Amino acid sequence: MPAPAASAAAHDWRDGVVYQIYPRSFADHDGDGTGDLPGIIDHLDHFGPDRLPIEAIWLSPIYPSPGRDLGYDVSDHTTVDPLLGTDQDFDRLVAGCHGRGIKVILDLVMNHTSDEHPWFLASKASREGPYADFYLWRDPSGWEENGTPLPPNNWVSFFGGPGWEWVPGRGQFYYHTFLVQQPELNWRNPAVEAAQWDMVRGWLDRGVDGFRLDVFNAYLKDPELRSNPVIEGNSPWARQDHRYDIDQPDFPELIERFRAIVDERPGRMTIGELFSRETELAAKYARDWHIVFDWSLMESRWTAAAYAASIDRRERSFGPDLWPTVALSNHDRERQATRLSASVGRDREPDRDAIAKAAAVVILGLRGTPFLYYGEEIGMVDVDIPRDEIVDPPALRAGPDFPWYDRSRCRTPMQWSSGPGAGFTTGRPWLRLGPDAADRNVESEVPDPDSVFGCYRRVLAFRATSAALRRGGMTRLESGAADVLAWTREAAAERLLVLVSFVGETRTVDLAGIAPGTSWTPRVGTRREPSAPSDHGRLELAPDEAVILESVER
Ligand code: ISL
Repeated sequence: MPAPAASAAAHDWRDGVVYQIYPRSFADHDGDGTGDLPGIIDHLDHFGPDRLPIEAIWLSPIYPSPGRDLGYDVSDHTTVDPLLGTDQDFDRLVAGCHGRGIKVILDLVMNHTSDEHPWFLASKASREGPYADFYLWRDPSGWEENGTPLPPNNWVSFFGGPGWEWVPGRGQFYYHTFLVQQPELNWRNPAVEAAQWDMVRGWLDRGVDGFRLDVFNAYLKDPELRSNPVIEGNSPWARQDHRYDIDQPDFPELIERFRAIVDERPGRMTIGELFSRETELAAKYARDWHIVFDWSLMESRWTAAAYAASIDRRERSFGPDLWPTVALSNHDRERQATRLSASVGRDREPDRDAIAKAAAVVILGLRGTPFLYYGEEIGMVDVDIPRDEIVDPPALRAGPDFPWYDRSRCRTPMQWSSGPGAGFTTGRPWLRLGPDAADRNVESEVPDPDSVFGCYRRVLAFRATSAALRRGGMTRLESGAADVLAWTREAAAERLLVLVSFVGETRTVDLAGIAPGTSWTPRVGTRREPSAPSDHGRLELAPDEAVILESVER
């Protein structure tokens, strides 16, 4: 597909760092216990050049929502949820960000709406009228002898349970990939596409710089809604080959129509959230500054071998010409400080912090746009949530045939200070705070160069000055040392070597073996004073140390 004429230079920010804010949990300005847009405005200095220099913030949904899926069930995509603020607050947030050179990325949830959206209420009420065909309504495939209607096909919900909901008043079923309260939109109806594009243009008019597209590869379904082939798996969703309910052959054309609208304004970027698929497909959908999340790193254990395999797979899939993403956490996955340490049986301090810092060098040192999830910069960990406080609906139906990670655990309030409410709220927090908030918080870590925050800050500051780290090419090398990964990043005359130890023991790397005839000087790393090579070109990495070195002429 030909790239539009827009200049690539307008998109240089895609090699910058994006910081994901989960608005409910970032900062509460009005004291109601839930984070809000004014709270984000109050904390924009957190992203200052001497703190956490990032290029963009991605806001998880800010739109009116009954909150069944905590904002991913949208009842009006054109305005701001009063729980989070007002349209004026949003415009102030955009102005505050732009005044700091920070871009604003919104989360677009266009695959489905809330069942309280006016479109669905009208569609459910009548088979006539302009919204009758806005959703995936289908007649039963038949009837039980007792008169019970049978679903149109075998599709199920990713969130467990059936995928089809019977509506007696309409005499039909509707499909929902997620909650029953999240009816699927019918993207084969041109009126749906037109309505969505109008909404997108509205946010572009308000200065939005980009969009993250929730489960974008699920928009289109097979026109005949054929049943999926059945395969082996550990859950109803995993027991289907999703041939007919996602990744339809005409999806690329649809997403290019969306991208053309975004590209009507130069300098915008989009990020597709690839749903239930692998890295190779992410690369197939990615183009220029329309990038796509892939999950290979997110799903890798914290070992050199696993990361080497993921890095090689990403580089094979994306190649030098396509631009990948790098993320180890988000609002749906275990926090990396918990997941990575636990993946190698080291889920305790000081190992967790040590691994969190090494992972920061990986995220910021690999090729692609890094995505940071709020709290990872201070090493926030997953929080145990009692069943009666769980806020993630599918978690309440988890069981042997429906394994589910309770996403409540990674969505607890940001830990700003050791004070009451961890500086997040003066009220009662909507979700419990982490028990370590008194010690693990922004206020205590900012002054400490040995903290997780100290590591993020210095590596981000270095990355901001390094063309090689931001957009340079990448080559993985054999480090010659067990449990140590090595790769180079190069741009123009700048050549960097990234070394990462995945174990809590010292490791010695023979730099002469990696790059004969090259001298390297350490620039930044997990330690405030990174380990330096000996005169003989040997570098001893401290336990869990990661370091970025630059080649220097002899
Ligand atoms: O939750 C997951 C695994 O832990 C993810 O696979 C996620 O459910 C899936 O990628 C879709 O996620 C997106 O759409 C959902 C919403 O609940 C998620 O928060 C959002 O990221 C429905 O909108």
